[in-house]
Amino acid sequence: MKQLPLAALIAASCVAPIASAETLNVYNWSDYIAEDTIEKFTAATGIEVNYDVYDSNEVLEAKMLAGNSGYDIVVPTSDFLQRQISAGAYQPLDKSKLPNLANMDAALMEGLAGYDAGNEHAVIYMWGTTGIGYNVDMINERLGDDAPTDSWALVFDPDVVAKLADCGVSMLDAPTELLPAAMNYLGLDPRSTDKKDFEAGAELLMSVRPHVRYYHSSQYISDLANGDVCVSVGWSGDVFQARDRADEAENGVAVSYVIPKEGALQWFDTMAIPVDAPNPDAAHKFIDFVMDAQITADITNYVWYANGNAASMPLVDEEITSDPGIFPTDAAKANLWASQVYNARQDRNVTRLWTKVKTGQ
Ligand code: SPD
Repeated sequence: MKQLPLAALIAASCVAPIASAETLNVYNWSDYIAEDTIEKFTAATGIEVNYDVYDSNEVLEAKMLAGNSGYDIVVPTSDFLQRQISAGAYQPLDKSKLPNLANMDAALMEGLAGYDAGNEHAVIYMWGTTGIGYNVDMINERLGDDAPTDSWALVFDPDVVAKLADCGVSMLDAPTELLPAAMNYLGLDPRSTDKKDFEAGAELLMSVRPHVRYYHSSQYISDLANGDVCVSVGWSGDVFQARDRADEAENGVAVSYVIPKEGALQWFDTMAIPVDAPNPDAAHKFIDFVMDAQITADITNYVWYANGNAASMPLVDEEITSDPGIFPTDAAKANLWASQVYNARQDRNVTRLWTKVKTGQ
């Protein structure tokens, strides 16, 4: 092969595309981003992304508290965020690198400030509610017109749930959400941190346990879509994704989501940068990129979750903005509660009771 002169080699190396050595490590919830978001970020910035997923705040928290996770971006829910900020797990955001903060909804960010004073460490990614997804026909076949599809009774009344056991009942593996929902159904304050209230909630969950097929926080999306379970305590957008998958498969499965009349948890998931993130500069670029109105709208239009980006709203499909399961009505909003932040002792109580619920002992 003919050798190029040295000067030509140097000139060629100056114009040839140089493979980017820069990488960003993202750890996000499963089923929580548009198909092309990462590709577009890399095209816009040249930064390659390693993208991992989880489906539990507890799993994320264990990594954040242990440190050295290697992640640059993580997506904790607001109550977990607060506790992890107190533990020093996140670095303050450099807002001079986040011009798209101007796109965020001021009222929602003010709500998040209740967990992160001054919005120093995090911005809203998506928000939603924890309610019930169900298979319309399977429930109707088993419970008829009296099916309490607008109520937590559908999953917390043992007589009702017993009739659904054969078609499959699932619950999130999320103790800090299931116990308060059960407490609320019993007429107790879902934000209570009283041990007795936790125990009452756990007792109710134990009473329906024999009829629950599994506790898992992501499997229910495909199971609802395929008709492999008929009721799931689940997160709003995930149930809508199940509905969407069933519609696309044209498999005759009709999935519906309800915010029960007794009320439900409203939560915010946030983007934050671990204190020991290897590439905080790229992390800021990613957060700012996601806060672009079109990028956020694309994510909402794909994952069916509400977002905290006011500028994106005109770009979100009307089918989504007009759905009361995604953007609750004022009446439903009045019954929503915000996540409670548990201290270490309360957290231990909840974890111990949840283990009992899951194992039955
Ligand atoms: N598939 C994405 C699910 C996101 C759920 N976030 C957790 C909310 C916890 N309250």
